Amino acid sequence: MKPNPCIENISPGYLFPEIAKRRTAYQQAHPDVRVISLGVGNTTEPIFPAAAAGLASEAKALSTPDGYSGYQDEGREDLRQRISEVFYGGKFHIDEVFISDGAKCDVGRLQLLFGRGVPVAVQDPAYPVYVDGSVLIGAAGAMDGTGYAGITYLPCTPDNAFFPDLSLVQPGSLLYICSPNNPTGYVMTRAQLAELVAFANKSGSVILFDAAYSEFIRDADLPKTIFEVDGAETCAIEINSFSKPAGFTGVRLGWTVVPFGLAYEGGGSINKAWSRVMATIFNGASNIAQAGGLAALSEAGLKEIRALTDYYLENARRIRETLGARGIATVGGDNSPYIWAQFPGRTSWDVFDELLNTYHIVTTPGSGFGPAGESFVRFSAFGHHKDVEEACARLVG
Ligand code: PL4
Repeated sequence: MKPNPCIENISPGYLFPEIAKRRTAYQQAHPDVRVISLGVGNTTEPIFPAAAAGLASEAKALSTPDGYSGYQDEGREDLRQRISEVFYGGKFHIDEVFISDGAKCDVGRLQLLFGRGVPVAVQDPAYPVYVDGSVLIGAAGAMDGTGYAGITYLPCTPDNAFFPDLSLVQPGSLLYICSPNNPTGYVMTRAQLAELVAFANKSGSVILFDAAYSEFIRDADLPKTIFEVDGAETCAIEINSFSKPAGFTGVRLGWTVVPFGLAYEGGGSINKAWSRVMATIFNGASNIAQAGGLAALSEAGLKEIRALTDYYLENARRIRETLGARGIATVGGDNSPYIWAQFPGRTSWDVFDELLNTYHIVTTPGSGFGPAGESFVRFSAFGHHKDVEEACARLVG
């Protein structure tokens, strides 16, 4: 049996396990040191009561004849309806809202809609699955210099105020956009989203909009969804998740909006195609997770989402303030849980090693998110307050 050539094209090490490996090696060599992780964006705080009660009562109901349920392939209708109401002012029909086991899983599956022939453009730096998933489906080839062949990297750096140069994007592209951005923490303005939407509609491109951090936006002028912009329903798919706002990273629940108005060249419905893909290779999100998600979107649950995201935003503020006091330039951390710190003239891994060896703090090297991430390091605000306080004290001390 020969391997799928796409497997041979993908670089063998995935960023986050590589960081975990280095952390473990360091800890083994220095067993007396308490390492603090501001690396992977993994939630640390317990699930709040309303959402937890939703999970628990469904788990209990499953052991009763009346409460038992089996496959729920397409997702609960009440959950899809509630997502439409809470996040989109009710404008999407439940058949435009697809429940999933998380945003990352949907990003991987969505690429099946367009196959290997589609030109792919990504913000650089970017969450790795956009690029790695494109390699796995064959839309991109092997590493070629600092990036994968066939991917159009769109640098988003301080030089262009983190907004990509759309003239680099080929017509008919699949365009990955993430806002609030992982890793830079930058949030696009309404005018910038309008520019993206106008570009995509004109060039026959589709935007895959990852809004996994939308609940961290506090500035009322910043858009929480691409569907706040007119025209997005004919050029955008939006992915979102309960992972970060509700602490569901381990519970696993997300959703994707594929509007009825989105069509392939020639008019075929992308919504229908997605429905077919999901029915074929996905068997539905856990019914326990869905009950928890519904509870998280109750009035009490929404207050909990606010409190939980506030908690991590306070960490972000402390990290930003501490780095600023040390004269390190940063962006993000005000409407997002990530702080993107620049270390001119140094490599990201060099800074990562210094932070680990000197301050015993794990971060994420910016170069792991793409070539334009070189010389940056990402600090994640997902952590207990006391750990973040200690990390900040070490950094100033
Ligand atoms: C570590 C922009 C984190 N093992 O939990 P999901 O699948 O609903 O959402 C994942 C996700 C989707 N979209 C964006 C994200 O940043 C994430 C999570 N990213 C990070 O530190 O960058 C967790 C990464 C995890 C992984 O590989 O995804």
